[in-house]
Amino acid sequence: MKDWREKIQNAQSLDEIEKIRIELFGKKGYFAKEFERLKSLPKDQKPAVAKELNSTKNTLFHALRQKKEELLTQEIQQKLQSEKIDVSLYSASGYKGALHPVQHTMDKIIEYFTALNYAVETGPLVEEDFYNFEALNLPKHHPARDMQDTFYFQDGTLLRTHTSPVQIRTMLSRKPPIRMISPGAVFRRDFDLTHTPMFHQVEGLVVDEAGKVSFANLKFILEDFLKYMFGDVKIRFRPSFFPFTEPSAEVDISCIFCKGKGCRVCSHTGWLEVLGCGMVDPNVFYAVGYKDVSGYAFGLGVERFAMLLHRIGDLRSLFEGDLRLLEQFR
Ligand code: 2NM
Repeated sequence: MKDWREKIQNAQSLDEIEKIRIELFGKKGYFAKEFERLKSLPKDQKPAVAKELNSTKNTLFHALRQKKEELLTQEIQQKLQSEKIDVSLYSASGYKGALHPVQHTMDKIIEYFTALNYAVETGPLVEEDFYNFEALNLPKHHPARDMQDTFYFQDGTLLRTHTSPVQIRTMLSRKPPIRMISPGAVFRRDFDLTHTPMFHQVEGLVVDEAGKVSFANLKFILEDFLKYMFGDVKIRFRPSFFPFTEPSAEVDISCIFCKGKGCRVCSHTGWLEVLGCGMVDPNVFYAVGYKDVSGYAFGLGVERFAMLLHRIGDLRSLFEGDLRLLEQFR
């Protein structure tokens, strides 16, 4: 018994413990033999020897279990020590990711407007006719609603063709003053050199009491924004038309490639079109139940901004997922 205890105490490994366990408690082990021997003892000696044997068995069983736990803890501690990872260690082989230029551009646009307290709003990609068209002064037979331009589902819902439905939803759920942008993906049935069926927009909307928001305010903000995005460029507003704004304008910057001298990118005009904007049409306010307000709105395509900012010549390279593009933006 004392020998066994020492043997258990001196065990150095879990393997050794397992060996001892078999030696003691195995089918042909020490206790199996001792209990076998018990059978041949005289009847009157049996109870005392059996009692002694059971008590020893118990003691050794617990000693073994305790030692096993001890060694197990020791082993885990050793493992933790030897496998310790220095997370601050420099790795020469580590692969570094990069933001996609479209995401990077979107972030920069959002950064400008959130600094001016514009809220960032989002909405569903699958929209209803009312939010995507009707409320935006795009009546039933307007060409923009054509099957040619819009992805329709069988139940009459559609993939939003712009983020303007987010403005409608925001106006329906809140009272003026409103100052917001809506960044996100939009969808149009268009696929050629300069169009993809999915692209990204950021649109903006500011609404306050009638007379408090002017075209001059809109012009100031967009000029400031475009200088923030493109640096020292000239900016011009051209009259245009959108169903949801009146008056409407398109905004050009002087060509960042030729500094306005005329080149292939700007079709030798010296100007690049980058934005659409205008004063929100009264019909839009009527559709959302706003009275005695005025507001401006604007919209831009993020891919176009990304291409200009990063000098990317081919729109498709933004959608191919070729890592050689991203590697240039690490
Ligand atoms: C543009 C150009 C002009 C626009 C209008 C609205 C709304 F919902 F407030 F009426 N949201 N966005 C807007 C106006 C968008 O994108 C070229």
